Amino acid sequence: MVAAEGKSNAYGEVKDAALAVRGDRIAWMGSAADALALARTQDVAVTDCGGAWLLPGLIDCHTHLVYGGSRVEEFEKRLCGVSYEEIARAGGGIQSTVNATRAATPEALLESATRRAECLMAEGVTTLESKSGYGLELGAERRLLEVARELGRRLPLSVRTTYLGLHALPKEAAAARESFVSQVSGPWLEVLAEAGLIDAVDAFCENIAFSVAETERFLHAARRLKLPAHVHAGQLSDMGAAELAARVGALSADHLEYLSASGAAALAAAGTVAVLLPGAYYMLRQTTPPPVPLLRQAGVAMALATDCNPGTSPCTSLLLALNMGCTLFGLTPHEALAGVTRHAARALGLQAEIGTLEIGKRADFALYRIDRPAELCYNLGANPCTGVVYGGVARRFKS
Ligand code: DI6
Ligand code: FE
Repeated sequence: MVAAEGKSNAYGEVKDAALAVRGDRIAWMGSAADALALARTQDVAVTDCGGAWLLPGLIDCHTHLVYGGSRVEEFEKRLCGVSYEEIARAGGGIQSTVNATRAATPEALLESATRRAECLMAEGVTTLESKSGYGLELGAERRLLEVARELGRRLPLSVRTTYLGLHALPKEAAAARESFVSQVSGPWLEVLAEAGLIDAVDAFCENIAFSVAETERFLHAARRLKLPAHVHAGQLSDMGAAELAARVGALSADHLEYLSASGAAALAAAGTVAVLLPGAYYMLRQTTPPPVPLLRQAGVAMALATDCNPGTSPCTSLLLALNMGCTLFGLTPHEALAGVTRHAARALGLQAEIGTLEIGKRADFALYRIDRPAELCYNLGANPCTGVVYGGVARRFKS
């Protein structure tokens, strides 16, 4: 069975279907019987998927995959009642990962990021986005982006890099905020873009991080270089970051626990995707979920991602994010699955290339031994993925 989006039934499934691949592209889709008849007259290799569900390769459109160290001690503190904001204001939090990341070798960063990527890939992820943001100085940010690029070269995985220039104010810049934002938005951005290391930019627009004005300055600088933007918006408070994301035409606004009706309307009008990150919500034990009914009503496309990062979402399972999107945020399984396929592709600006099964798109598939798609959202901890095809090449296959 092939689950192709866009057909009349809820999940767009096509029973007893077949797909043909030429090079790294989907070349043909039709019935299994027609495919077998064709195969008898032409020299093509045939693979029997054994009745598995075939979905577009999953897309994790928001991760901070490359970093050094661990934040398990902070986790223990938080369980004893210290808040995320208190830890951040006391110089822990992101800053502690920055220290560990700056001290790590590129080899160590690549090794730990590879382990995390492999967990995601084992579940059927074929594309992920990887943000910098734990270097916060030019050399260390460059290293994170280079490691992310290297990950994409070494693994059967498409990696999109994002320069998260404004993540936190590093301790050495505590008294020089303005000049830090100037450097990030000026020479650092230009050097990293010139080196071909950046597919998009991002900023943490939040009361413990950067203001709307600072974020806007950075995003405008990126726009002059024709780089698309993501914005960490409304995770802990509503500062109008969603409106800003819409104003600058960002690809996505991410988190959105705190979002007004006018923010949702602005996202819808701009076509900006809302990326929901239930792993962070869960780990921070937040109690205000993103206003999914509002987003739905406004017609905002919703994506779902792991937000894999050491502080707020040490999550390397996109299937778990699917479950949390449903149980914690009230998404339907259908919405959740669209959130890790077609809407995640849009959040990365890759909707012409991946995210659905259509002729001409890249042949990235994941196969699952399940009876119906909602099982991918229902199971906690099981991994029913039996195969992954990336760019037309079967990477792992159990028939
Ligand atoms: N929001 C998050 O949840 C992560 N970054 C961000 O901007 C957390 C980063 C961390 O705590 O290390
Ligand atoms: Fe994040």
